Amino acid sequence: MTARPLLAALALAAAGCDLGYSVGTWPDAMVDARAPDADPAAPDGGADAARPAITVVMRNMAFVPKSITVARGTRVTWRNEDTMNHDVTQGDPGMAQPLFTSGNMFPGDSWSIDFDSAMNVTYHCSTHPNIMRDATVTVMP
Ligand SMILES: [Cu+2]
Repeated sequence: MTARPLLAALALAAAGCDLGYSVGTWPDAMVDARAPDADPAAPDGGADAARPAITVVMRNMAFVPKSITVARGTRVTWRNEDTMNHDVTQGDPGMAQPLFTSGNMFPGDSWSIDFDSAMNVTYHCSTHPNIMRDATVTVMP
């Protein structure tokens, strides 16, 4: 799977909070969302019955649904059901240092983030930035 190197990158990002760019107003607890999964052995989320969960699929060059609103603590899983590779990358296309990125997701791959803090997140696919962009996750307070 592609998520393992990313976990290390996220840990580094979380250790140094000044990422040197502006993404608008982020809640103080954004750092919580940088850990995509508590269990690195299960980058696709694994089983966690206690956690609410929702899946966004990548299909026909689109995130479906494009915008979701979830309760705090929700595990959001992206699953690539398309015939080509995609990724899940925070922010607007071209951002130098996104807070998170799934890395390349092949057809059939899944990748998850546990959203434990209230926030608004915009994300896109860095491979298809002109088509798959402006998707959002809103985590309710
Ligand atoms: Cu894509």
